[in-house]
Amino acid sequence: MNNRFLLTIKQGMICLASTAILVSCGNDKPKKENALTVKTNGVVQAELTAPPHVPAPIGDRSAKKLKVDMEILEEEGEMTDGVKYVYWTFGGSVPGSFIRTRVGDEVEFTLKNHPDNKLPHNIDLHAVTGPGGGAESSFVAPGQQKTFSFKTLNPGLYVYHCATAPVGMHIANGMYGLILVEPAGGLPKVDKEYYIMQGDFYTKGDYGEPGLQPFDMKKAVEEDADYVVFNGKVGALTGDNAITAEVGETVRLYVGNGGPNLVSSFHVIGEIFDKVHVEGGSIINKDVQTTLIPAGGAAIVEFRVDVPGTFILVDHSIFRAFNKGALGMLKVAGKDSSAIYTGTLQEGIYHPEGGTIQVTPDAPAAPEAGSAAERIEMGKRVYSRTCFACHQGEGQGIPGAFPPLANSDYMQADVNRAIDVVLHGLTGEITVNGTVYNSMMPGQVLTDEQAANVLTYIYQEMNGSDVEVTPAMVAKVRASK
Ligand code: HEC
Ligand SMILES: [Cu+2]
Repeated sequence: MNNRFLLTIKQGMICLASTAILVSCGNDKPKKENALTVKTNGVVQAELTAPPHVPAPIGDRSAKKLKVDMEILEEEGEMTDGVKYVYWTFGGSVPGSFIRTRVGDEVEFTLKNHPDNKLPHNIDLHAVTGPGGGAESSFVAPGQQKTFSFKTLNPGLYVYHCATAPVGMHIANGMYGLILVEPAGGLPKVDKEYYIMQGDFYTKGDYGEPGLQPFDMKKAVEEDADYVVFNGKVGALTGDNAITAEVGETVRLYVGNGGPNLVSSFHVIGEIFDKVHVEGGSIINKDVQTTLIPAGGAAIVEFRVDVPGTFILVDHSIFRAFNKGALGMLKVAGKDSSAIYTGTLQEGIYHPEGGTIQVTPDAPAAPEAGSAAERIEMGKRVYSRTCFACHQGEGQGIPGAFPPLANSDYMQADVNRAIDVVLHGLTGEITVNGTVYNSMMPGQVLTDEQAANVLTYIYQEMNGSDVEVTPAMVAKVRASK
């Protein structure tokens, strides 16, 4: 090795070593050196896919120059029924388009920022060895495009994301996705492959509050997520959107976590991961129940489906699954196998429950009203604890801020609507006794009994009406939402 220079690249730094000058660059990276010596032949255009789909496997194709063309789109979408959100996307979906490449490819990445967009963006790919993971070469204004190139040195499943300030906000609005770098020769063949990515969202209104919901920076900083979802919205992988497989097939899930804040405890109810590529890298763990996926990280999980049924994908931080949206479904069709599982099946287990905060009645159970008079008496107490602060002592309200409940034509016109207001809150313009109010009432955390009592009190004592609201009426309205 006399007078011969060795060139190795480590994290974008070039280290020179010879027998004369001894400069240590730390661990040798034989894999990377191999990747560096891989010659590319030919040029191909990358196939990009929207979730839950992934491009065709690389198989044994040789390393090539791989052209990736991705366009950033800022567009309104639906977070859940009735709730709109303006997503910022790589390629029109959340998570962004899936990129599939192999070790030794030379990726020529062109990032376009659609002319109708309002903000500049860029991209940091964790698969890149280079400054900012590409972010420093890809900052692009609306209507512009930028091209940069990198060689894929390490196999694995990597996150990419926008890194334009405020970085957290760009990620929180959906600017993340996955890039897979397959080893030479490709990953082993499986029957089904899917692309799933978790993300947490922060909105002005709480979970389910209707309308176009702006991003809430304060909640984001406090890590107080309203929505935690797979593939950008509640229900992206449930019902008709469920992913599917047949009994006997092998399934591989490429699972990422865009964050921006929360770590995912990824689990499939009723399945065991035969293999997990831990953190998306080269270590394979076996027989795993739940795998931890860091924000800005990924994992590849594989399992064979042996029995039919609906298998629920969750973040096992379980309130996120049932109350904030982190719930998906894998529907497996095929023949039962009594050697593996027998039992009668009941519908309705493991369904989403929504974001309404539910109170568990204190033990011993709260007393129930025996007569209308008792209901009014108990309702008065609820009123003075809960409604008084805004609607005032006699239900007269405050002009311009809180509508009256006393002699309210709005309340008298529709009992079920009034129940709904108490349970779920109210926003937007309403008219009460000829005066327009355009404010916001938060949903009240009350039991059916408490809501029935307070409304009966208001109807009978403040509106001269004989309406008695019963807990059953409240339960019915609650169930209809
Ligand atoms: C934090 C303040 C606040 C509290 C507490 C509150 N409300 Fe409201 N309420 C409002 C506001 C503001 C509106 C009007 C919303 C709008 O204009 O969109 C409203 C509207 C209403 C309406 C429909 C309009 C009307 O006058 O008939 C009803 C009914 C109502 N509230 C009942 C209740 C009851 C019952 C409680 C207690 C269990 C309660 N509210 C607690 C602020 C509040
Ligand atoms: Cu951005």
